[in-house]
Amino acid sequence: MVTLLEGNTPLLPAPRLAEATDPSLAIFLKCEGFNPTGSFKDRGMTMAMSKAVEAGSRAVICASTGNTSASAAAFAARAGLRAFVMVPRGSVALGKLSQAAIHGAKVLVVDGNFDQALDIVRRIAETHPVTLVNSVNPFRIEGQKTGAFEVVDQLGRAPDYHLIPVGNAGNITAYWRGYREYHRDGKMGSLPRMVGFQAAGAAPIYENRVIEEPRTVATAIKIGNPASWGPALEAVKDSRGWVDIVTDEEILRAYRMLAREEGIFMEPASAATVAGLVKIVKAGRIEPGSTLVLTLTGHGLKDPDTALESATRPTSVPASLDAVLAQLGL
Ligand code: AN7
Repeated sequence: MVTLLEGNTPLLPAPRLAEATDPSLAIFLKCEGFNPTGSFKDRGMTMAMSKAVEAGSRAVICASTGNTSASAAAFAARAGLRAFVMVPRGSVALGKLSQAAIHGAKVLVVDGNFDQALDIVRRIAETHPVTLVNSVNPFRIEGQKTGAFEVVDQLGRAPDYHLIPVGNAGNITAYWRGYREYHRDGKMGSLPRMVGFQAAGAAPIYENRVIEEPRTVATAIKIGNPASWGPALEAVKDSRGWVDIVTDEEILRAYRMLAREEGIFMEPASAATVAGLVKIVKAGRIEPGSTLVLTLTGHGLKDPDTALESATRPTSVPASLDAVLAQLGL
């Protein structure tokens, strides 16, 4: 097994978020940014990489908005495999790119978007001796479903609603599979309603059409033609959930709010889930007294540029006591 001891992430209560939305709600954050490479991708990557090694593979390949490439690069290093990653130019957060690079992956920055890059790597993997580790690799979903197992173990029950960002739609597919399997095995009495959130400028499932040029500040979910489109639709339909959208403005507001009021720094794609919570509670779509789990998919340190652009700029001061005191206003 190729592992970095991923998983077992905290399920953190979010009382301030409940206060700000509906105090009758019990809100929990599944903090996937605390995985070894800083995102939920590690759950699937341990499986995909272990199976690649088992099959005698020597190299892996993926297209990525950043987190998959960071995780693939780290697990490939751990396994002693080569990693080739393709990322869209200008749309990958700095932290993710630096991870792929330092772990020794061959990083190709493509003049195009994620969907085009995924198409290219799929074709390469069909004809060349290299294992595709995007979530079209079924072992990825098998690993990622453990997120749902953990939520139920930690809560002692299933939540009433599970809120999750949707990009390539692998994770919502994986959580729903995990919940169904745990339910079938008698580990929980009820199933949650799955609610997925896309960025308004990158909402193919919500709009029911391929988005040729997706746009959003949440670069992780800047995807116009998700690979797991069908299974994601099944997840929301079977669970009596739905797919919704949030604007970049709503995403950034939620991003700052969670950092300042709950002490949790997550990346913008994860904040889409919090923005979505605010939206659907306000719209009266959540039954009062419900228990909700929100998957926070990636750590805020992945994207330091967006953090600095979204917060008050640091202030420069001379190294003098008076100058510092003048700034503090104590
Ligand atoms: C932080 O890394 O698609 O719907 O190539 O990094 O399962 O795709 C990342 C996706 C949410 C969406 N939050 O999950 C990639 C990639 C974060 C992410 C998603 C991603 P999926």
